[in-house]
Amino acid sequence: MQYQNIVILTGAGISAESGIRTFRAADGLWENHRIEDVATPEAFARNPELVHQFYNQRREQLLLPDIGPNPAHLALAKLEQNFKGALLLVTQNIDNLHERAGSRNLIHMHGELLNLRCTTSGQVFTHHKPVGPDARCGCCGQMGTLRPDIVWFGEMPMPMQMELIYDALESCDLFISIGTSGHVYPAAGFVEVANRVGAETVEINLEPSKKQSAFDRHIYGPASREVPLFVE
Ligand code: BJW
Repeated sequence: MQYQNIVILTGAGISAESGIRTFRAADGLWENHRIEDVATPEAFARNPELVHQFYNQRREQLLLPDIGPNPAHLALAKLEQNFKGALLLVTQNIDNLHERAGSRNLIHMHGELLNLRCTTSGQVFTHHKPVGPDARCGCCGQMGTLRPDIVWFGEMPMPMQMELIYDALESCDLFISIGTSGHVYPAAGFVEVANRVGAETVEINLEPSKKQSAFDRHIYGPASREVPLFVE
């Protein structure tokens, strides 16, 4: 590869062929749930049981033995291992399929499904079991302080992570966006930062995203086929 600094952004589409549902497809997660009921801090304040249930189900699904990384996740991990320059992988996904494929320089900008956070202390715990509003927190011993460690609508992604992401974007010469519809900010704005610094920008998706016109190159097809072809 002729590039020195690569930033890759992934979204739900990269995990679709691993059996994890995307959000905005006809059979997607937002089809059965209203965003306002499950993915906002207000929803959690109003009905923590429902929000916990939503994430419990997804946690349980992620831990099923037949769910695992697909050839797209594996190809990105292999690229990171073989690439001589700097490569940052930024995922909007809360699953752990990139790390299970072997990716290491990875930022989960919307949080992680297998983490809970204490709303009193801010401490983060890895947690695999179902949890409810009556769960007792391991750090403060209180009931009802644990929440999924997820960035919901109206919440700020971690400032330290955002700093790392923008630093990498500002010095990248290749930006690749994979399997994201481009509806959700700030991730949807990354391509503009990459364009501003003169990087080549490539979209790999099943169909044109909302940000299609901002990219130099477009590759449309399933990620498990197109990503290995592009990076190998
Ligand atoms: C395939 C495929 C295959 C299928 N192969 N491809 C600027 C302008 C306007 C609004 C805003 C703005 N800045 C902020 C906002 C508000 C808001 C926002 O963006 N709203 C929009 C809807 C307009 N953003 C926020 O609130 C963010 N916070 C923020 O900006 O903080 C700053 C701030 C806060 C407060 C005060 C002041 C400043 C936070 C956003 C958090 C998003 N969280 C979610 C849910 C939590 C995670 C979870 O439960 O899993 O994250 S929303 C949901 O959307 C999830 C995803 O990560 C995210 C993106 O979805 P993604 O990945 O793109 O999935 P899909 O389903 O949309 O698309 C999949 C694509 O794959 C499709 O295109 C398919 O075609 C394709 N595909 N199969 C290849 N096999």
